[in-house]
Amino acid sequence: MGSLHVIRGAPKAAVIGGGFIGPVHVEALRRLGIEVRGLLGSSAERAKPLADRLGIPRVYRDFDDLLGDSTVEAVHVASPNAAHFEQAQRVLDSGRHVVCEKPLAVSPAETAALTELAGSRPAQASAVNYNVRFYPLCHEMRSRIRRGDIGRVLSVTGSYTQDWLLYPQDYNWRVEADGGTNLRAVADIGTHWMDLAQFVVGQPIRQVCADLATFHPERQKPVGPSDTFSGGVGAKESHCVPISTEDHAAVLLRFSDQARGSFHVSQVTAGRKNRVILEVAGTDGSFAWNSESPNQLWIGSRRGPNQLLERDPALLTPEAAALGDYPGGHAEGFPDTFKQVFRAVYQWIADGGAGPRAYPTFEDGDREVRLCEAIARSAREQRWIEVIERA
Ligand code: SOE
Repeated sequence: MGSLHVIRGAPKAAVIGGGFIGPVHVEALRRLGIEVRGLLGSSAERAKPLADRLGIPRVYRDFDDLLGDSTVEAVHVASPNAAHFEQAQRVLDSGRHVVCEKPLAVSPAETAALTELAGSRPAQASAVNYNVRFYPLCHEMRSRIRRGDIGRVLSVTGSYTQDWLLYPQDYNWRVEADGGTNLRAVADIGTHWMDLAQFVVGQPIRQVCADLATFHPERQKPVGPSDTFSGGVGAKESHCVPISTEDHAAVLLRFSDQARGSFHVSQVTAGRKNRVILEVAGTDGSFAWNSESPNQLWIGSRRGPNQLLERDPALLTPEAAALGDYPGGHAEGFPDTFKQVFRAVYQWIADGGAGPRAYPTFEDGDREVRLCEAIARSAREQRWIEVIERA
């Protein structure tokens, strides 16, 4: 089992983003004993009540004001996707560590530039928050596959489904074309699924064939902000706007060593609130995991009874056991994954930034956006597309 501990000597942090995920970052940082020095929101007026609620001492006027705070050594970028590139770039240029929400940026050109910049600053942490990997049983699947428990991987399938954008009155900045790949469900939650799948099976996706659907070609945009998961139903005043980003995507996959796969993503599946499903089938066994019951792992076999592994550190491989801070039967979930990602980042920093990066890096974030570009092209051209690899 992991050990509940703070990260001694950790840098002080600031968070950009006052929507749904920014406060989740603040909470996770504090569980690690990391001081959050300030918050930057869409405006100081909107950020102030949130900062007061979270007990954050400072609200920044703007991004320059944040970068002017010499007490801040690490910045968490949890702003809308279109702002990630400039913010992550300037944070790295300022000599600070950066943890960026996914997707890393809105186009492969941006993620390539960020990855190159991060590579030129090896002493600075540069992480992308693909937190789903950090459910302990996701690491367990990876460890057992690497150990050969299910033989050669044959297929990797699953889905990521939500319902918070089901109605045309539901609105959020995510539904607007971002000027990059212009994908929404795929960039927002599909990249979580693809990052998890590649992490678990240990091989990259090489080719994709995709079908996208925009079921609501118009949505009611409320006057004023509408936060994630808030829905737009009941908004006082709104106006109709055209929408081109996808509500749903179905994608066929070919992995690097002949494994096949498929997944779908939807933000219009009534009753599915935030459900990640992954199933990996091999030549001698299979795994299935569901984020709605994240502490259970289904293990399929032809040679004997199937099993249902209940997360218990005593039954896990060391890599997975290290991600659990509580004994078996004490459920760990979504917020704990943020704590584990940030623990990996800040422990790397505290250890001098020399060792392996046990967290999702900008290279991982760049790969995900290149997958998005291939998916968008495949849907346009209605054919298989090769994922462009970085040299
Ligand atoms: C909205 O789809 C969202 O907040 C994603 O942006 C997050 O990455 C995911 O963890 C929960 O849902």
